[in-house]
Amino acid sequence: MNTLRTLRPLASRFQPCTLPKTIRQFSATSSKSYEYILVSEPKPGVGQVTLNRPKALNALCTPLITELNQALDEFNTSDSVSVILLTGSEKAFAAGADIKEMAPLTFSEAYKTSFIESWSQLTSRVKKPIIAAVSGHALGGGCELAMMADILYCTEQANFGQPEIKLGTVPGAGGSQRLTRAIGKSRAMELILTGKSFSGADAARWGLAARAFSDHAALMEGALKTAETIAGNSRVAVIAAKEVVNKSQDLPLRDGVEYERRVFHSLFGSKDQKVGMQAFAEKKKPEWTHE
Ligand code: DAK
Repeated sequence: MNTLRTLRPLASRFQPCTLPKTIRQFSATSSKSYEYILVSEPKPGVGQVTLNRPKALNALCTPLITELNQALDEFNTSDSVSVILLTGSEKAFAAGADIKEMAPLTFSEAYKTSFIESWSQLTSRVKKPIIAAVSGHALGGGCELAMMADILYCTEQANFGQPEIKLGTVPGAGGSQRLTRAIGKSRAMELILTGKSFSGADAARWGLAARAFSDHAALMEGALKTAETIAGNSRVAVIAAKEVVNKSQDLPLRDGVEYERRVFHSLFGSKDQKVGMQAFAEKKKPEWTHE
């Protein structure tokens, strides 16, 4: 039965996403297969997850989030991957959580089943850096997912926003917190209270995105280039760098600086610190062992 399902024609794969399915789509370079995402390793050291639910503009239904969690876990523990690239299509990074899935939910159902609580696992347990490459819509949960990444790249035309107010609710996956920290209270308040969108060019100007590119092709090229650069560094140092930068979001400055110093000291225990500093002294290229 599973074999027959796997052989369904491509067009019939993209069904409404209301129930978890066992049907999986194989990607060319992944050992695993998924229905709502594509997984590949486009460059050495780079793992890519592409949200792939085109008919619903990559709306983030529960099975998609489950698959995304699995793929991120797999890359996080993979020996061949140093950095993760998370993207969608040219038209949509993600148009938010699945409104049709959420519409009939009651408080008690959502509360008792911890509805989409697994969103909070998405990035918090991934030690390797995640680059979000955003083109098209990144609304609601889509904007929140992009903001969970460590580096956010987008196209100038990308359509960001937290429109939940227009659905009679508020951001639920960190939007009110991350957007406010990134662009300031007044701008965030205006956007969240009106539900108005903002462009990728705005996102870059306000510091939410590290860079905005002229089009989708330039975005993907730029994101891959940065991913390759990161993957060329010591994986131990890369993970430590992500950890210390992220601490700046949670700790007061003095505690954050102390935390950074502890991690800095601990890296004298890594082989790669010896490799890196010796290579500098010998004017050679470091050959990382990732130990
Ligand atoms: N959910 C379900 N389906 C969606 C969708 C969504 N968010 N966005 C789009 N679609 C579906 C449309 O229903 C349509 O399906 P069919 O009618 O063809 O079956 C298809 O995608 C194409 O959409 P449109 O026909 O609307 O396309 P347009 O180009 O005209 O418009 C649009 C594109 C992105 C402007 C529009 O689709 C739109 O406004 N979409 C909704 C955007 C939105 O409001 N997003 C926020 C959703 S609330 C939490 C975690 C997360 C969240 C909450 C809690 N916890 C961890 C507790 C997140 C909440 C949200 O994201």
